Amino acid sequence: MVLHTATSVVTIERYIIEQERLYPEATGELSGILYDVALAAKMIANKVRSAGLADILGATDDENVQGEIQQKLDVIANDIIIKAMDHGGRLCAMASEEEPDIIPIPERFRCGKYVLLFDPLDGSSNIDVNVPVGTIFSVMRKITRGTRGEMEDMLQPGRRQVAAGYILYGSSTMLVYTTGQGSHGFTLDPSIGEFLLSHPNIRIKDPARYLSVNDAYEQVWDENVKALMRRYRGLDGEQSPMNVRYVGSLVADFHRNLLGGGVFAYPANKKTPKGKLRLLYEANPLAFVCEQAGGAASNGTTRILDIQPTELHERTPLFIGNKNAVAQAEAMLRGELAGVGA
Ligand code: AFP
Repeated sequence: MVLHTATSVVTIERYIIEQERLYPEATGELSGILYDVALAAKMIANKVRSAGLADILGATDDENVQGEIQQKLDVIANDIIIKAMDHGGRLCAMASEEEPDIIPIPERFRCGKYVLLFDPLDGSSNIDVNVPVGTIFSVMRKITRGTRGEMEDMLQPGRRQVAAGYILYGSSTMLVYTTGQGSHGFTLDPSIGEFLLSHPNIRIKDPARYLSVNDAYEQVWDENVKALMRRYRGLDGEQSPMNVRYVGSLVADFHRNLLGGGVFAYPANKKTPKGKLRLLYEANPLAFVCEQAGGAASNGTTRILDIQPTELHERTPLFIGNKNAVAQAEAMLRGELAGVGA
């Protein structure tokens, strides 16, 4: 672990280099990927900031692979990431929440030993109303033998991630990432265009203060989920209530809970039995960051990072945040809380 005092000014580049030195066998390729992600983040932040001024607000006419209307900024962010990452010689393929299939590295560029999976602009239905949105990314090592990346390289359990993180385009732009040596946060200083270390070695605060969940689904939750929510809210008299905060932008909700202590829950329900969130682009990277900050993430029965994905756009229920709160969710799904105070 690299330690810094609160007064040292540390750019993300310097920090990445220092972290790389912790791995004598590192070739610098992973560091290069992280720089490129930070560069793409600055470009997206710039677009998000000027979204109200330029003619880029609102939906396009296309639907993406999830059957959702694509927002223009989604498309722009997707494009920015691909163009920032495809020619560095470090990746052998990419996958995006916005693209149906694997994104190959163009023939004219060299292929590297990593794959990048990303959600270019999460929470995009919030864009038109100026609510924070985010980018989420995950890096895995290639496991197949050929030069080009294949589906098998993408469908690895999240515990094999070598780096993951997110960028929150909020009142300031923040990038939080982990390479398995803690989770670290950087704030973009727009005057110099640099991400500066602002939150070294983030630890999720205990106890969980915030509960982020969309209550509109209560009628389609099963009884165990309802019992869990009553527990979280202190309605069964077993614990003090958590405050409810739900932005509807996963990165924003997750980030608040990471810094302030809390749990984000998107359980399965009768209408969406597999949940809504995507395992590879959302749950896995945030689970890696969360665990590295002392938290936990589960689909209700299994640790998120242990799930073996079977398809690129697989969805998963998600409980992520403080260890205790996530353990309660697992107990609920085992039926141990059923009927409590219901
Ligand atoms: P959009 O990208 O369509 O806005 O979806 C955002 C999201 O994937 C995630 O960021 C939110 O936490 C979650 O969906 C909100 O879903 P509900 O609207 O069903 O609560």
